[in-house]
Amino acid sequence: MSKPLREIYNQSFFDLLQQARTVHLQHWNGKYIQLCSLLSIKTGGCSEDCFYCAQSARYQTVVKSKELLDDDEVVAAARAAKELGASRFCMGAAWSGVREQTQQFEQVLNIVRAVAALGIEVCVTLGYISESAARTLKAAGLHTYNHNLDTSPEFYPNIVTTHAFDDRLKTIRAVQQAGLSLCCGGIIGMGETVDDRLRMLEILTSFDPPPDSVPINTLIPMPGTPLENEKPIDVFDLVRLVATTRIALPRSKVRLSAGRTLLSREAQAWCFFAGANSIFFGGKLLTADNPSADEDLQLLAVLGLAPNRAGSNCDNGKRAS
Ligand code: SAM
Ligand code: DTB
Ligand code: SF4
Repeated sequence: MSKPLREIYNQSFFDLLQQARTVHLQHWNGKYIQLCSLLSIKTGGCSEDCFYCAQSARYQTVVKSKELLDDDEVVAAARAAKELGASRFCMGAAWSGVREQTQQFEQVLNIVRAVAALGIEVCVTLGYISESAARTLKAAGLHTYNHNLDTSPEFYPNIVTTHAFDDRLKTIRAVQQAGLSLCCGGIIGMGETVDDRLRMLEILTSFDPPPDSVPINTLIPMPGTPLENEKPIDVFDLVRLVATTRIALPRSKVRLSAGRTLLSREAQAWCFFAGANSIFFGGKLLTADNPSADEDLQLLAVLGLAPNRAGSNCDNGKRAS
């Protein structure tokens, strides 16, 4: 891990926040927060063993497996999310990956076409895909593909054994080669060190172009998974990582992602000040709870923040693309 990121991260807390806020306001309008709604379109029964995930078939969790939803059900959820103020709709599937010329892929294409027709940014996270599949998704109207690094390459074997960090990089390359926008981040609180977090961030900064958005998830310890007993992270570590991400990736949206139900409103306000400008919005993530839409809209209002409009980039002209 390079020294500058560690130096940025280890400044005194307020110096770090001040630097992050300055960078943030150079690139973004500080008023806007992107609201992304999530829907699990295929739940549970996954062949992979990601130690944090309640959807792996290997663990006994409360998650009930559900087949791929049909387009009508998904469109209804996307329409409702848009009406509540979401500008991006992200659909997750508990698959290790998906291949072209399968019935499942064709069904996902139908879903993407139908949701894109609503005039909302469409994102999917389906596990590994080829460049050709990514191109086909883009042609169907997909805006963004989410595929997380999740942690450093060194720590990765401690949280997943059924695929490798390099497999993640392959999919990320395919997504970028296909010209899709990339959403890529990770999870903190799985037992990794601060250096692991910064190493992940260093790899994110090496992508060309940089990721459109960087989700920072804090582990939700799901009962029945190998990480069910992990201790909660120190909130200042989260704020420091958000601030360092903002400085290292000034043009990426930094999304305060899973785990906000465990954060106070004040902690979330610190994260927004440190440069987070996107959240998952709506009472449910994929299988876990998220703050309700009402709670979040109230929090934004109290802080004088506002949702960005569908199709805009929360930049108010400050951001080129
Ligand atoms: N199966 C696909 C994959 O793994 O790429 C897509 C769905 S997967 C559930 C998407 C992301 O959700 C993971 O990469 C991880 O960052 C996040 N995630 C899953 N379970 C989580 C948990 N318990 N706490 C925090 N983040 C979690
Ligand atoms: C991301 O980085 N976080 C989201 C989204 N991308 C797909 C998923 C969070 C999942 C939290 C656990 C759950 O709901 O099961
Ligand atoms: Fe499967 Fe994705 Fe969960 Fe891993 S994170 S077990 S690949 S759904």
